[in-house]
Amino acid sequence: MDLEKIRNDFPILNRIINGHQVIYFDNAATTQRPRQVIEAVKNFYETMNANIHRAVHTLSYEATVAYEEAHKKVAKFINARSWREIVFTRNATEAVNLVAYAWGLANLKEGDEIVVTIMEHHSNIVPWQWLRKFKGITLKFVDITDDGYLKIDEFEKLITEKTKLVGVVHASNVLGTINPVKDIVKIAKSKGSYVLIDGAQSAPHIKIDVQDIGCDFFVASGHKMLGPTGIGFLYARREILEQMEPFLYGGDMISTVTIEGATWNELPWKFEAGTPNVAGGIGLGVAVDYLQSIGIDKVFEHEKELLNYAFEKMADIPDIEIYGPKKNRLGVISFNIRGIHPHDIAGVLDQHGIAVRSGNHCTQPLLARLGVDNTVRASFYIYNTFEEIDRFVEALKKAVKIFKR
Ligand code: C6P
Repeated sequence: MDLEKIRNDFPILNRIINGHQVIYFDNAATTQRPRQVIEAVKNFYETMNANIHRAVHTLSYEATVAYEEAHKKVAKFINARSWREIVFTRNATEAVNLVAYAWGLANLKEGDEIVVTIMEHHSNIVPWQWLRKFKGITLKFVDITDDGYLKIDEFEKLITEKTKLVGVVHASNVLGTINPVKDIVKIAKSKGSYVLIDGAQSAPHIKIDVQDIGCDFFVASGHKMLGPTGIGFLYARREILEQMEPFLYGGDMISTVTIEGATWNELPWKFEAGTPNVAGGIGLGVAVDYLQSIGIDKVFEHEKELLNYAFEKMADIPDIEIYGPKKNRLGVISFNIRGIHPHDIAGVLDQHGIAVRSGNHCTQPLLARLGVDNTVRASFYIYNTFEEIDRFVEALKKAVKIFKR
């Protein structure tokens, strides 16, 4: 990887914050965008802006082709069988809600069970809690080991013939753990359950092959993989999407409408009601191009090197506790320094131009399981450097001095 070349693609990395060149370690929340993505969005509005699927004029035709092309790029990126299996949503959260509303409401009944894990982001818990309230289903949670891995044997115990859906985060936004989703799918399938994989943190960092994983649903957010905000996607097997009722109702998702009723458009438009985020979709396609031009394996390798370097450097910070496993993980480090509040640490880091997230990371059940309310989280991406980690560790040591004097 040509790190200097990559960094030059990200204009925001030149920002000066509190007198320092910014160090952006909040990539699990959202990544930065390369010039190519920013240009693609700008270019859409400057040269091609029109509504899609609605007119015969040239601009509308070009916008339609570019938007459909973006679906094809995403399909290829995660190795879906067809681009018609890719539904663009606002984000991963909306994609999970799409499944809860359009599939869950129609297919679940009292007594059915959904199995998720204690490692989930709220987006893969709260929609199922909502279904529990309306459909009388049971929601079960798989626990983690003390070192931050899922307890795989619990899937064997908790998934039964009553289980209709297993929802698993592919990679944890707090612990960094990369879960063995292929094995989990096998267990779920042996009991006849569907499986939803939350790929919000995995798609930006590791090779995704939905056919190899064998899942029924896979969700992700564009803004965590160099794309614009307001665009994400749901992958679902074509047979399931064909059987499912729509999610939202109105323009573009229909084929015919009479005063008696309506029939539905072909996939994926059946699930993309109203004027979509055309510019965002096109931007996401360019983000995927960008990641593929680097090579997703190289992205992951780089992060692994940064992670190992950071672990080494952080080891001599007094009273530090780092959460999550040592192996099989992303470049995400959640930690606490005993006696200092995470927001205080994040505040000192900000004084040094370093952006990290502090708080509960939208994973309150997981943090309760870890026995903490908040953590500091540093998360790396393709443009981060070893020198940045040195500066980060220096600033952490200063925080310790300030608060532990
Ligand atoms: N996690 C974080 O700082 P949205 O907000 O819909 O784009 O992504 C939701 C989501 C779903 N699953 C996982 C594993 C996630 O990490 C996230 C988003 C961000 O960790 C914002 S809370």
